[in-house]
This record gives sequence, C-alpha cells and structure tokens, in this order.
Amino acid sequence: MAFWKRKKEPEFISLGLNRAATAEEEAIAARRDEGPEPEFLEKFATAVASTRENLTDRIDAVIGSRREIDAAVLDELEEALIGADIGVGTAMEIIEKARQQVNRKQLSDVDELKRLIKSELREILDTAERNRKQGTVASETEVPLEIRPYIIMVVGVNGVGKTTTIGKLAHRIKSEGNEVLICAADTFRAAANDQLAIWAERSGVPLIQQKPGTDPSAVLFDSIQAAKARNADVLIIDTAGRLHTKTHLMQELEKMRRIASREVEGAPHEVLLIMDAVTGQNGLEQARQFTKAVPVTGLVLTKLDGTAKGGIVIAIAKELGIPIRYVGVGEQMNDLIEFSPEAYIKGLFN
Ligand SMILES: Nc1nc2c(ncn2[C@@H]2O[C@H](COP(=O)(O)OP(=O)(O)O)[C@@H](O)[C@H]2O)c(=O)[nH]1
Ligand SMILES: [Mg+2]
Repeated sequence: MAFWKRKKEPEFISLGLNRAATAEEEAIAARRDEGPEPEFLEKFATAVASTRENLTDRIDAVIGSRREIDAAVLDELEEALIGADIGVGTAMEIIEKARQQVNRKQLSDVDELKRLIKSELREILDTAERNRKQGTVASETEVPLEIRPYIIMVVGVNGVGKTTTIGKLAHRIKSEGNEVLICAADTFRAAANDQLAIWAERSGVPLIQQKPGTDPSAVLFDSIQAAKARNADVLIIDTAGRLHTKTHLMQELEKMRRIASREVEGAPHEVLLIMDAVTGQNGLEQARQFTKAVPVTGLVLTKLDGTAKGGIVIAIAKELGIPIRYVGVGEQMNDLIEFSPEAYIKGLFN
C-alpha cells in the first residue's frame, strides 16, 4: 500500500521500511494475496452506490420483466451505459457485441447479457492495466529507497479536490511509517495556503510555504532543501490549477518539473492528476489537456461518492491509458482508497 514506483524491499512491505517484515506485516501480505478485504469492498460499494442505481438498477429494470432480448432491450441498455458516462463509443461497442451474439443465437438469456456487460467492463480495466505493465504507457521505473525525498507532484484544475487529496495522501503515507512534507506551490491564491495548512495540521505533516505571489518554483526549491535537511521520505507538492491561462500554466509546471529533476534524481517520481468524477466527460477533456502539459503518471478520481456517473472510470481506462491510483470517496481524512478494478466491478454489480 505504498506509492507506486518506490522499490519495495522485501517485496510487499510498505515504503520506507528498510528492514525485515514483522509478523503483522507478513499477515497483511498473506491476506493481500487472497484479494480485497470485505471492509474495503464495502467501502468501494458505498462509493459507487449512486452509479450502481443509475446503471445496474436500470439494467435490471430494463431486462427485469422480459425473457427475450430484443432490439428495444439492447437500445435501452446502450442508453443506460451512456448515461453512466462510460463513453458513447464504448457503450456502442459493448451493445454491438451483444447484438451479434444474440443474432448468432449465442446469447438468449438476460442473465447472460448482464454477465456479458460485466465482463466487458472488467476486460477494459484489465486491458488498461496490462498495457501499462507492458510499458506501453508512462514509464514505471522503480525508485530506489536511497533516493529521497520521493517527490509527488499534484496537478489538476481548481475545485477538483487537489488540496483535499494531498491532505488525505499525506495522512496515509505518514501512517505507513514515512516522514512526509507538503509544499504549498499554489501561490496564486492566498486562500490556497490556509486550506492546505489546515490539512497539514490535521495529518500532522509540516508545510513549507511562502507568501502569495512567490514564484512556485522558488517554494518548490525551498521545500526540497527542507526535505533533504530532514531526510524526509516523501515530498508532496500542491500546484495551482488555473487552466484558463494554459500556456503559462504549462510553462510553470514544466519549470517546476525541471527544478525537481535537477535537485533529486528521477524527480518528480510521480505526477498525480486529480480528476473530479462529477465532471464526467468534461473532466476527461481537461485531463487530456493536462497530460499534454506534464508527464502524468497516475490519476486520482475524486468525488466518486457524489456522482451517478461513475462509469467515467471505464472511459478513463479506455481513452487515457493512465492508471487510476486512488479514488476519493468523501471529504474526510480516511476517504481515499486505492483503486481496484475488482472492487469497482463488484461494487457496481453486486
Ligand atoms: N464528496 C467528496 N468531496 C470531495 C472529495 N474530494 C474533495 N472534495 C470536496 O471538493 C471541494 C474542493 O476541494 P479542494 O481540495 O479545495 O480542490 P482544489 O481546488 O483542487 O484544491 C471541497 O469542498 C472538498 O471537500 C471527495 O472525494 N468526495
Ligand atoms: Mg487547492
């Protein structure tokens, strides 16, 4: 349960623990091999409850009373899939597949139809994961433990949940036994610092900040020095999210990236793009723009709890090719969970 590119030694141990596993950790590792824990599955299921109602309940309503799969059923299903934001193209592809199977008499039962949809959705998530592992997307080179701080840059438009996610992430990484530092490089808005300071205090993590209007790269430079001085394990950087001045934003992020890489080998080791699930297809377009500006290595999908269009997860897997690392499932400190295709699909269909 650590960050993704940090080399884990021994293999399953949380980041930063440069020692042999304790009995408790070994038990955790053993449990992990058995798949997601019930508690985790439940939390995931709660987060996608509205989407489940929107998608599966609608599917059930459409097929519930019928025995036979006809054109009208398939059309309504296509609409339900599109309504959940899985993407028009993807919805059409899945339904076309079903239609062909119906025509060839390979599919007749509505339960089979439901299973087909479920397995098609799962396949999209698994394919994205495989592509990533085969290195067809962003580099996943491991970061040795000696390199510190491990730098996580957080980007995304205003209001998507960057600051909140940084607070949750800092808490999480700290509770895994790491020393964490937060850098307030969103110097554009005065209020940004205050909000970040609240989260830093909540998670008990020091915040490096300067007065509003300071060059973000200068704050970044300072915070890297501070992290080195304390021998901190992880540095998380908040950035400004004003997309309307896109060229400037790109230059600023690029400059920060350059400084990080000059100061720490391989940094930033992770560039997390925060995306708001509520914004659906719009958010997807913003995400595309960000990926052009900075080499994004992972996504955090926030507010999954607040939308009935959680099918956006499928659209992201299909169209962005960037792994979803975490999902935000509420406004509290512990409302950040690791994304799991299995938990997602189970949450939607069970
Ligand atoms: N329900 C819910 N609300 C969230 C989540 N993440 C962030 N928020 C809320 O979204 C709003 C904007 O978050 P903020 O972190 O300030 O966004 P930023 O502008 O990107 O830094 C705040 O009211 C947060 O409480 C989430 O996962 N679920
Ligand atoms: Mg913010």
